[in-house]
Amino acid sequence: MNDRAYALFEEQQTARGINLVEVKASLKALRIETPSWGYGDSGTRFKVFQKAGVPRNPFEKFQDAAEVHRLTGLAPSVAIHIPWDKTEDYGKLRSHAESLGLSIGAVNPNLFQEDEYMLGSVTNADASIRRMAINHLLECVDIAKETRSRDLSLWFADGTNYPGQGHIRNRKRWMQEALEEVYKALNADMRLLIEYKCFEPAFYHTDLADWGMAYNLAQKLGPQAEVLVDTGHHLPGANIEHIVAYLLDERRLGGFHFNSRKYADDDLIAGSINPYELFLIFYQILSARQDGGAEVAESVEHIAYMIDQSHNIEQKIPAMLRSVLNVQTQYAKALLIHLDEVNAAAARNDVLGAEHAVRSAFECDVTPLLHAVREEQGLPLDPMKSYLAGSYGDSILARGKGGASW
Ligand code: AOS
Ligand code: ZN
Ligand code: ZN
Ligand code: ZN
Repeated sequence: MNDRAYALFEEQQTARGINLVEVKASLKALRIETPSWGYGDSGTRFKVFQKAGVPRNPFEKFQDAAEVHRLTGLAPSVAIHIPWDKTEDYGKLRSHAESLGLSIGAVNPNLFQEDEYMLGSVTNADASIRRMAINHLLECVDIAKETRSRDLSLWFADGTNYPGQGHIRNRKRWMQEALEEVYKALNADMRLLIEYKCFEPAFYHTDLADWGMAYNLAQKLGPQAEVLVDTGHHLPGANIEHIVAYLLDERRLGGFHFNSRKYADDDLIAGSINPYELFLIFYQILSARQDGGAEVAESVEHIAYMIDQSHNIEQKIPAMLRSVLNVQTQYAKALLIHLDEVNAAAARNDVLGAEHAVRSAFECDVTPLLHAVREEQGLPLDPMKSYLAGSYGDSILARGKGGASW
């Protein structure tokens, strides 16, 4: 490590009034869940490129995820997707994960791939299809119990393409009825995370189109239902950090799907397009942790930070490394915001002073800090470099092409 760079960094941050002992402790506690589907081939509506070395089954996905965690110390859990990660014995998958130092994270039901779901799953006008969808959700609750997963992560493709195609209010009620049944099946320590998305695959209306609908549903279901914010799921110009602050204050922010977007739900590497947005999201979280009261601070501890990306042209493992490292970098920068200074400036209506207090943290180079933290944790200082220099990437080529599809 470059000790001089860290000494200078420490001097600068101390002068800004930042307690680096606390900053380092927060950084070491950061956990980011990676998605099993991010290790496999995915694509666009135009093409799925088959990459060599892609995992052929959920067990191999966990091996790749373990490599990401080994190099970064950031990613100890992996979200699974049913049926993409369907296996005979989930206990076996769990022991496999544990033997690699991982745990199984959120269970993601899939209600968009069967032909029956073309016109909706839990909001389909056909009661037998709604039943089929609810049964799948209940199956996923059972799987979550077996995998010891805390969260069932729900995203519905349900919606319509044309006015009149569906009865919007009936569909709203069917959604609620379905989730009420699923909610009842949860253990007391489990959560339902409800994800919303403004459009796609449906292009006229989506049954859970925005955070307000997801929030309302969570409110009706009960305290174990919370909202999941996917950063790619908003209309252009939406202020995501405002949504985050609002949900936090209501103690209904369950977690995130991090990814970057330029246009729509692009699912690009987190932090690659608008890192400032990610930084501002963390600013709201840290602010709520500091002065939101004990209950809000407690709910901050339960936020699930998850990656949800589609790696179409990238090598999967480096893409995942880049993603978790980008999240870590923006979190580190947000930890350098002197919150008391921001709040004092806001209280005296010093607009530019407050904005400066936020932005000045973003402009700090956190490389010396991250190197120091990694050194203290016994991790490679530059995980990406270490991966590229290592042999894991070559060793998986023996798997060949055409691994597990998503
Ligand atoms: C879809 O747009 C949502 O982001 C889902 O969370 C997720 O991408 C999907 O469940 C993975 O298949
Ligand atoms: Zn998502
Ligand atoms: Zn999405
Ligand atoms: Zn997305």
